[in-house]
Amino acid sequence: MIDLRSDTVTRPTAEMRRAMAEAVVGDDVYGEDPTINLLEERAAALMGKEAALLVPTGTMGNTIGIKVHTEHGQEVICESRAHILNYELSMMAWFTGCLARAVVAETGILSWSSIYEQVRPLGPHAAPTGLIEVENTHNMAGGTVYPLDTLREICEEAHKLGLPVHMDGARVFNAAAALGVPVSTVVAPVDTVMFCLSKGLGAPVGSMLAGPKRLIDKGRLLRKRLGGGMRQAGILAAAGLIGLEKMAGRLGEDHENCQYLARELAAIPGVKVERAPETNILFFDVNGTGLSGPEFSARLKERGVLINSAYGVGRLRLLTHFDVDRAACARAVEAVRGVAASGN
Ligand code: TLP
Repeated sequence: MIDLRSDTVTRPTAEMRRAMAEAVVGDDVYGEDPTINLLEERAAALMGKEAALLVPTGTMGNTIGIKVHTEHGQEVICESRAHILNYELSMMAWFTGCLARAVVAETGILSWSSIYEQVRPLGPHAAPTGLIEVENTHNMAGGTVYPLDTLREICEEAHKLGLPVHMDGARVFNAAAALGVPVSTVVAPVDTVMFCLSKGLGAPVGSMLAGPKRLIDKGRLLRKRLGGGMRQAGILAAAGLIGLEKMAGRLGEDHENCQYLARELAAIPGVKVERAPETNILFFDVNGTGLSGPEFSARLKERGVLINSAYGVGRLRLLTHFDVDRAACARAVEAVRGVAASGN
């Protein structure tokens, strides 16, 4: 099977499995797991932040990231297709007691002017804004990347109003690769950033929340409260360390494969590519083939290719990653061509 459903499907490399088997571990709730401590130090250094915290998932990292900045009854400004709003089972509302104030941006990339219109001061009717959230890369807009200037302006203006900024940087290393800058440059203006080890970086489990020490210390208690105190999880951190050292540097290859797929799919009758990919995510529309999205997806599966379809009528999403090389991408193109022809 050629699995293009997500970069979450990546399996740990042989090197990761070896490192996991050999990892030195301890009880992390006592702060005694040397491999986790090392991962947290490395992650903080890479992000250029004071401290970092290993959490089991991106969802938990975002939840804690939002909670450390906010109080119940505040609003969090985010883009309308943000993961925190649409794909985290209302975790933000449930745990942090905050309401999402969604701003529509076609490319998923917010501007300060669009955010500013939605900032609310405390008053007799409105809930005050507590936080701005940005998603970089933006998943549901097709892996789009915040230009550095746009992000800097958002953060500078938000800070002038006393508002913090949290980045859902599940794929922030993809953003850095696309911009050709160190990841610390991308995240420099935001207060906290969550990034995933378990997507393009290939680790089996884990995400990191990085930011000021005072907030990360608070986050450590919230992680325990959420049931995320993981004991000898150094075996997971060992894979994460290799993800940071070895995998972040190769993401450009995934981006090139995604551009290749976009070019090839765009030439198939009935298939419409939504936008040229900046990173490793591509949305395409199959309405012109006479097949529904789920039908298209099911027929692809019969041909050995997995691509998800649950993102709007006739809309499919694929992600490239290190388990799918160029030859496999070429086979996926042939499968899409075959299915598209079977519909007309
Ligand atoms: N994204 C998954 C699905 O949940 C949609 C995927 O296949 O893309 N932020 C962003 C931007 C994400 O894309 C994801 C996962 C998360 C947060 C949550 O990470 P996990 O799954 O580790 O909780």
